[in-house]
Amino acid sequence: MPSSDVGVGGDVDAESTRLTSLSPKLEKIIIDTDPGIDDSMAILMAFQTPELDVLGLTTIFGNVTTKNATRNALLLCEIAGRPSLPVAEGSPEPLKGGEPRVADFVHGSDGLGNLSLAPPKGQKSKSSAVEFLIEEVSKYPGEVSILALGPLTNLALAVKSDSSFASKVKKIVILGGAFFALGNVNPAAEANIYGDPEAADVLFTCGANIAVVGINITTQVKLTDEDLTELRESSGRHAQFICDICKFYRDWHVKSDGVYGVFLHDPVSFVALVKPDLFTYKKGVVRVETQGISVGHTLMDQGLKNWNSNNPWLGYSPISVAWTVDVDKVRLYIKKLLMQQ
Ligand SMILES: [Ca+2]
Repeated sequence: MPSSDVGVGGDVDAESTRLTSLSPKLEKIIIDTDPGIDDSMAILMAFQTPELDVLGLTTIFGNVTTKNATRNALLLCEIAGRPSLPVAEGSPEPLKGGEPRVADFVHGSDGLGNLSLAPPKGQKSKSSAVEFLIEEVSKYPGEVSILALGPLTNLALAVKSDSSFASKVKKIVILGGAFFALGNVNPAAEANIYGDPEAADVLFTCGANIAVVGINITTQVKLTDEDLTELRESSGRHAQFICDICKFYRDWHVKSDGVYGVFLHDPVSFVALVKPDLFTYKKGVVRVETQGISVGHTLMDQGLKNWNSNNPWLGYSPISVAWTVDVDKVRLYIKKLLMQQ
């Protein structure tokens, strides 16, 4: 797969200085997000990474409604000391229309663990998420990477609105899907893809440089109760806030999965953007089921067979699907960033 300027493999401890010396030019990223507790962790990790130039956040429904995702994104920028960062609001509904599915039972009705946080002081951008994505990617062709942490509606709309978007974007790292594994909404589907399967199918077949990280990868990386206690007792800049919002999320994991801790879906996907060498990938065409009982199912043609007849996977560009993860290194990297002062 094409390598990223951001990623440098090897020793996690030495990595900050090496990144700076190897990449004096900051890596431009936009985070498309539905914060969301694990989204919040990934966003705060991005702000704690000096090699990144976060151009802005674009919002989408998923863990919360799009309106609440915008409010939470503004709040996170203020908490991180980045109050003037653009937050561009995305689509309130999936491509096919109708009420979006909102997972408030996982993240709390406010999306941030029901902490009754004061509303943000800042305002959302005048541009919509789609306008912002197209403007920034056109301004810096070949330089902007996108971390997509929610349903893919905004990105699909950008692809549909601007035929050059897919070729101008540097890389899109997507948290979504379950590859040859069970989903987390139902046996067939993972939540981000299930939230807008039509959009996901548009994106996976658009020809952009895409790496997708499914829950078959992200559920291998957890913070246990012991890790959360260690984080709580650390002097990390955002450690207390993260532990506060994680409480609701952790209790849901106990009820839903029997896991005494939290999965790190969005933070793991962030690591796949900045340190792709901690993962291995397979390339193949991925399509998404948009109807029937398996709606939202992601299915990859691994290219193991020459098909005798035409099928819906043929004729599209392959994308990179995360195949294995160095669990210990990714977990350590996440903990280190979350505990950073
Ligand atoms: Ca998310």
